[in-house]
Amino acid sequence: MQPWWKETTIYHIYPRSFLDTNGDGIGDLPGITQKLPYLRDLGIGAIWMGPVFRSPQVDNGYDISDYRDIDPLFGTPADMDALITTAHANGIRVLLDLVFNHTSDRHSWFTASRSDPGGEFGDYYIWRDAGTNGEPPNNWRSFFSTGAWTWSPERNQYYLHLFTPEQPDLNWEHEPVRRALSDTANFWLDRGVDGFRMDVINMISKRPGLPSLPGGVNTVTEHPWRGVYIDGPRVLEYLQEFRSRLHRADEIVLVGETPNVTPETARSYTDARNRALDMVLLFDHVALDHGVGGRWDPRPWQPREMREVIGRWQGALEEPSWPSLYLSNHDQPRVVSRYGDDGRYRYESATALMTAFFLQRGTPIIYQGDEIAMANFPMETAEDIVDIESGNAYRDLVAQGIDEGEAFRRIAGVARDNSRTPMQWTDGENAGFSPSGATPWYPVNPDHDEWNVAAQAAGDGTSVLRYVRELIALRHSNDELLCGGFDAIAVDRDSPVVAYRRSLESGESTVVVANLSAEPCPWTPGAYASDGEQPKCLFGNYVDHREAHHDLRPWECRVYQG
Ligand code: ISL
Ligand code: CA
Repeated sequence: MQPWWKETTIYHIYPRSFLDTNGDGIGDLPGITQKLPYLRDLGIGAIWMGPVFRSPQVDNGYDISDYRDIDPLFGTPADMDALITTAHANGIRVLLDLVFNHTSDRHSWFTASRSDPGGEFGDYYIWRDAGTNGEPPNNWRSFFSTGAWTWSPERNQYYLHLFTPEQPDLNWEHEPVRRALSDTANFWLDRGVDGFRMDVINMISKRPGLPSLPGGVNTVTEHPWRGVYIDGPRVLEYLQEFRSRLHRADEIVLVGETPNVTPETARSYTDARNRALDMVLLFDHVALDHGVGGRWDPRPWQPREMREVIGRWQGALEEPSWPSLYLSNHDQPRVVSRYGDDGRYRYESATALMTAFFLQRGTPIIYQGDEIAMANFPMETAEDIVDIESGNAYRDLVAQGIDEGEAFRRIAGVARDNSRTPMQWTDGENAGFSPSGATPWYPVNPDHDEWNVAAQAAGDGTSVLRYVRELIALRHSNDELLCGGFDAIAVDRDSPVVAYRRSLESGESTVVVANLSAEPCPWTPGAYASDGEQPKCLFGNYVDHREAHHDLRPWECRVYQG
C-alpha cells in the first residue's frame, strides 16, 4: 500500500481568484466549499489552497500577520471549518499553504522584535548592525528587485527580507521560532487539515556569518546563493525536527516549495528515510524559456529541453523519493500560452502537455483553470501589471535603461498576473466568478466567452475539461501509472517527442508518448511493444486514437499498453 498522497491528484486553488460568493470581487472560502463537488467529479483527491490567513495582502497573502486567523477578505474561521468538513465529506483532503520563511511586518512577533530587542521576540528575526558607513551588512538582493535589508530607525538595525520589506525573514536559528512554527502547524492539523505546502522552505537556513555573494557573476547561470540562503546548511535538520513535532506526522503530506533546488538537495529533502518532506516543487521545467538575463529575458524553448528536464528529475527522485508534477501555478504564466499554443492548437497542446507531465511517476498538481486551458491575460499596457513582483521587475528594467515598450513586452508574457485572473466558470458576466454587478479584483480574461467550465462540461465533443477528467481516471485505474517505475524511451535528439514507459516489476507496462509541437512527426508504435506487435492504444487526445497506427499529428499524445 502506498501512502494516500501518492495515489491522489491535487488541485491547486488560488483563493482570491476561484469563486467570489459575496460580490466583493475577491474569491472566498464559501466559494471553494461550493465548488468541492465540481472537483470531486473531476477526480480530485486533495486541494492545496494559497494562503488565506490574516494578512495586509502586500504579496497577496504571502505576508501573514496572524497564522491562526482567517483574513476577512476570504471569510471566517467558521468558513474554514465548514470547508474542511465538506471537503472530507466529498473525499477531498485539504492542504494549507504555510509561509514560514517570513511573516508580515505587521505580525505581532515582528512589531515586538522591532521595539524590544531584549524581549521575548527580540531574536525572532534576522537583525544586524549597519556597517561603518551605515551600509547594509551584506550585498544580498531580495527576489523582488530590491535590496534584501531594510533599516529600522526604531531598533537602529537592519532586518533581512528575501522578498518585500513587508516580509521580514524569520530567524530559524532561534529555537523558540521553530517551536512557534510547529505549534502553528499543529493548530491547523488539530482543526483537521491533511497537510501543507511550505512556501520557499529551502530558504529557512542562512549560512552563518551571512557572507556577501561574489560580485561579477551571472546570477542566472551560477546561482551564487546556493548553500548561502538557498539550500543552506541546516534546512534538512530543521525540516526533520519540524516533522517530528507534528501531530499525525505519518498521515499527512508535506510539500515543500523549493526554488533553485538541485537534484541532490531535492533528494535529501524527500528521501522517505529522512522523514522530512514528502515532495518538493521543482523549478527547472518552468525555466526553459528563461534567457541569459533570467526570467524577465524570455527566449524560445525547445521540446528537447523539456524531455531532458523530465528525464533528469525523474532520475533524481527515484525510490525512496517521490516527485510532484506541476505545469503552472500562481507564480508562472499559463502553461498553454507558455509551452503550448493558445491559438490554433489550444485543446491539443493543453492536453498533450498535461498527459506528458501528469503520467510521469509522481503526484500531479493541477493549477486552477488549467483543466479548461485558461490562457495568459491579453495585457495591453503597464497598467495591467498589478502583481508586486512583476511591477517591481518592470520598473527595474526601465531603470536599467530598457525602453518602456520592450520592458513591457518582456514582463507581459511572464508576469504572475497571467495566472491570477478570475476562474472562468461561465460565458456570462464576470465569467461567473463574481455575482452580477460586482467588479472582480482583476479583470476576467475576455476569452471566457468561449473558454469556460460550463461550455466544456456540456455536450459530448472533445473538451479539455472532459479530457482531464478521463486522464485522472486513467491514472487512478492503472497500477503502472500509479506506482510503476519510469524509463525514458529514446528518440532522436531534435525530436519534439516526449516518450516514456511506466513499468511494474511484474512486467506490466504502459507507454506514454506526446508530440510537443505543431509539426507531425514519425512514431512507430510497434517498435515499443514488448512482443513487437501493434500495441493497444488506450487513450489519446485525437478522437480516432484507437485506430491510430500512423505518425503523431500536431500536439498528439497517446497512451499504449506496454
Ligand atoms: O517564481 C518565482 C521566481 O522565479 C517567484 O515568483 C516566486 O517568488 C518564488 O517562486 C517564491 O514563491 C513563493 O514565495 C513568494 C510568493 O510571492 C509566491 O507567491 C510564493 O509562491 C514569497 O512568499
Ligand atoms: Ca468574496
